[in-house]
Amino acid sequence: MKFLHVADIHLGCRRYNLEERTKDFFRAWYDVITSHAIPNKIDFMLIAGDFFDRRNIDPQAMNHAIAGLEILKEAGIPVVAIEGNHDQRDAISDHSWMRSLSGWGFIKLLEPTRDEEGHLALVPWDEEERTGSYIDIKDARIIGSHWYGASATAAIPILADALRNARSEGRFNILMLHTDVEGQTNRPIPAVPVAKLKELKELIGYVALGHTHKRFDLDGWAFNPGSLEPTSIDEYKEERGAFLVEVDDEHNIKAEHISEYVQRPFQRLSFDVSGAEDAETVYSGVMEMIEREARKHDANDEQPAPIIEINLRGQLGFKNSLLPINRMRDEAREKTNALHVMVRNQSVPVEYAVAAGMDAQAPRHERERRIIEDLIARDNRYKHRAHEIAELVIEAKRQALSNEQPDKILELIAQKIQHSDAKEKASAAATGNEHAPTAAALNALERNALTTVTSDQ
Ligand SMILES: [Mn+2]
Repeated sequence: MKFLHVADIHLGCRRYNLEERTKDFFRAWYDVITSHAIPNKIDFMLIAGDFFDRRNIDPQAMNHAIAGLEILKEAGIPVVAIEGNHDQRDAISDHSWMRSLSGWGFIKLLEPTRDEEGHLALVPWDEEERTGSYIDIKDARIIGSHWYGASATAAIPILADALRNARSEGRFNILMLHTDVEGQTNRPIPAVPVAKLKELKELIGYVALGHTHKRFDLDGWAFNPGSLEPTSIDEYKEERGAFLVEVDDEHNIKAEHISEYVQRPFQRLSFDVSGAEDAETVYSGVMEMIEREARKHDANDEQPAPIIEINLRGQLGFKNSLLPINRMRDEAREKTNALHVMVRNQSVPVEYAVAAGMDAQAPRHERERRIIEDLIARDNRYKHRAHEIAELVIEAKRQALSNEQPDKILELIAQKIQHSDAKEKASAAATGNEHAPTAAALNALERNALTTVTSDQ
């Protein structure tokens, strides 16, 4: 007996506002069917939850589902599924797309039910009604369960009781379960402890898990194949795919993990902005990194074009609005032919203490000068002449307060800046620094400083 176990196909998943990305989920699903399910002549296929990315799918997602299911149907391969947390039926409705697919004969959706006293009950599949909780195919009895969320741990003993009646002594019992398992999740959520899950070991021969988007197995008994595609870039490094499982007459399991199908390549690059003088330095640094490390896509390549994420990390010594995020993204895309490039600024502004260590008894004018100077020094572009510019700001403020003509104040600022600029240029030429700030940029800085000082009067 041979079957293919998949989970978390997430058809209809939308990311980055990219049509191509939504199609990736379809391509993976379709390729797993045509490259593995059909050639391996499997007896049935298991989908352990999250076939769809959401309960209310769009028509395209349904087309994607049917395109694959039709091939399986024509090949006479039954598809057995359970709901996951993403495509779970609405509590107030009896209808769901998963139930419709089951009703139309494309899948067999296994659902536990309740007896007259309200207890969990597992009932056999009714081919006429196209409902039921377990089904026999070949040598297997396949039993479905619900998504129990945070109450999964409490649900296990109840499920175990129901399984005692529903399981078949002579058959190979398979339980389909969509759940988090302790030790396999990075999120701080309640998950089923491994020991708790193992209480089912005497009852079940193979647990077909779903939910966690990475491959793992417990003792060669409970298997989680991982999502076919990552639904978030945080999952891109995880191993994922499908399990091709063979069970012999003695009920020995041989599970082979399959990941050879079309998958979108991802790459995550990181650039440290700490110590960068200005936006241009960051820009050229990022571009050098792209040249050196980024995965470049060739149009003749059989592999799909990658999605690249560039993370800016470290401490930023200037305003983050100066970072040319869009320019870096567009250039990186051009250089690599990536499907998509994301630039995320995760750097933090450098924290300079203002007037740190200043004597609290210092006179007001001294404290004022120190504060202005420290604020100016936060900006890498001006920190070498913070003292000089602070003087200018204070003088401009003094003139403003004594009702000097605005033109005169501007004249003073222009004069001082020209003087200061000329000095800066001369020293830049001497040191080879080509990124001397412009008079216009300085002007803007002074205007800001002036507002800061005068507004709290
Ligand atoms: Mn999922």
